[in-house]
Amino acid sequence: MANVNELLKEKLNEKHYQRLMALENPKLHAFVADAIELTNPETVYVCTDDDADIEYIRKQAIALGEEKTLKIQGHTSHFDGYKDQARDKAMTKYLIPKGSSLGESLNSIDKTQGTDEVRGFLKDSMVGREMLVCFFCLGPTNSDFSIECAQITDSPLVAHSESILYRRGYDQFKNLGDSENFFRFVHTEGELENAVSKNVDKRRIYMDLEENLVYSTNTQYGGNTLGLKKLALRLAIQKASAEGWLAEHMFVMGAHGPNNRVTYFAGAFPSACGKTSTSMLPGQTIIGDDIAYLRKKDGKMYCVNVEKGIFGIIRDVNPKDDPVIYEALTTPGEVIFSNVLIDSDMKPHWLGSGSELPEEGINHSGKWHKGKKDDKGNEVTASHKNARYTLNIADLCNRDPLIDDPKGVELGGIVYGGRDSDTLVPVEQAFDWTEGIILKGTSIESETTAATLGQEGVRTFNLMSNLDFLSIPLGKYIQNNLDFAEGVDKRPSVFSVNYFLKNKDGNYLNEILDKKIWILWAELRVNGDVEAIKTPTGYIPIYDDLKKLFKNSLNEEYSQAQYVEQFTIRIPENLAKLDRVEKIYKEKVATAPQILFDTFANARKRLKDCSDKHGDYVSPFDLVTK
Ligand code: SPV
Ligand code: MN
Repeated sequence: MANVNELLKEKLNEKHYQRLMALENPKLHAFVADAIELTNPETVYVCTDDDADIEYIRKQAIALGEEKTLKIQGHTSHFDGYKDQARDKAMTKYLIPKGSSLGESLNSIDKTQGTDEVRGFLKDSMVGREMLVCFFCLGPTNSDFSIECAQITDSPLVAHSESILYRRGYDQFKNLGDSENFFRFVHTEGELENAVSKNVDKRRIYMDLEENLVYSTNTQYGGNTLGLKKLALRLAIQKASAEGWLAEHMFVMGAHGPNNRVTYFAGAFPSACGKTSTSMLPGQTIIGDDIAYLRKKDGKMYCVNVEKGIFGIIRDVNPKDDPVIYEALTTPGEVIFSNVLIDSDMKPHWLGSGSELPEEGINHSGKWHKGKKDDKGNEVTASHKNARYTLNIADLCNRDPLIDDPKGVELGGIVYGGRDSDTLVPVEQAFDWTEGIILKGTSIESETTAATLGQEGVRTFNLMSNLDFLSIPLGKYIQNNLDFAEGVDKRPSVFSVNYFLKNKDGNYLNEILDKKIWILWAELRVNGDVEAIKTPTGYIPIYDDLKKLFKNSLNEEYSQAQYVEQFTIRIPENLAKLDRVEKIYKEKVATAPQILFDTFANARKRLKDCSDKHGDYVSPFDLVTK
């Protein structure tokens, strides 16, 4: 590369050059200079933490046609390309130097080959365009959790979305001095056609773990482009592993118990399985809905939301089930809608909104009418199933007061969920931390959804719901989770929840808002307020406690028959699940710790003993209260 300073001086005007130089960080300067030399932009805009810069980005997103203004003030709409609607797992790869390996099943490519390929796509990609150089912070600012990030992109949509989703980071970089310890992201949407990325066959998301650097090309969908979201999660998992903390695909929420008690929970669910709606449960308070960092201090576990906004699935957001989000989506305030249907009145519509859909409009497929088919003969739905909204949590009335606390919140419980139609009961508490991590966390299986490209509804192994984002060997990640409780005086209780259990006729056994009862029961358990029934796989609620919760929290009668159907222990299904998951660890995860197999063996024995006594399907009334 030509001299860094000369290059920056040549490409940046005086104002933006001074802004960059005010951050006295040679690695940052070299990063920006390299990206300029590679992508060859017309101009470079360096964003500070000033509102005026964020306003500039918002305006650019409209001016360049990436966003359109909607009828309600502050609302805009964006479309990703028809084939660019979800995370591309296949084209998301780690750049691995020759001779090294990340272990089983992590998608990787030779570093030299992959770097050449992706830099080839970046070459001259910003000719005639403006490069945006943005600074954000993962986690609260001025905190042990903070990680500074530099994002380079030619997409004002990406910068705008990140300004909603992440805390501002320019001043953080000032404090960082010349440290090399920050994350870097370069993104280009590539050539555009009708304001969407044209060459999705050249979509690549390549990550250099040695350099904490991610390249993303020829894509606009948030999960592939927003550096600080899932790309940073991958970098953070590696950093956390080296430093002794955890980076998780988890919401964080305050569950409100009796006498104004607030107990904080973190919860990991695969994408599109109820994670956001759990963090937004009526009457509770939200810290975050997607990514959490967990650290230990003074014998306690603390966690923070890495983000400050929500990039949530809009499908089924309706006034009954998600009143708080629905309100935010229908009143003035800053919201980006992506891949919804826009009518001629510039009003957004989506599947499951509770209102009737118009017969026509504009959506991710272009001009849309009811019954429209794509070139493969598939029906084009009015809004994409993975259509999303982006908004600030600060704009929600249920935000938790500790959301930006640099200390984080003390963790009372952890919840693991998944889309499971036939095995797990709606809620269950693990016997202890180790059983929780192994039987609840590492054993998650979930039916695939529209959040990733590929077929939906396939039961898939997804340990801790973090499998898509792991950047260290699976066994190491599991061991890190097991070890994390060491030195913690009051270990969080670990729960599994299942919102998707069905009966033999294929009907769901629960209503959408029943999840509130499971979380409130977990809150009572963490605080020792209720007893429970011991099953082979963990502790489940006593009928009378749930009956009370249903009455008091949802004003619903909860019958014994419902309880028995939902909480019957399905022994053959549980054994089959153990077999499936164990097979994966045996065959594919060379690094799996022995304790995992021992814990599976114990659970299997308990299940078999129980079926010898009570048969294959065991009513909770046949089991004893602890
Ligand atoms: C998820 O898919 O888990 C999301 C959205 O939270 S994405 O940004 O695509 O990762
Ligand atoms: Mn997610």
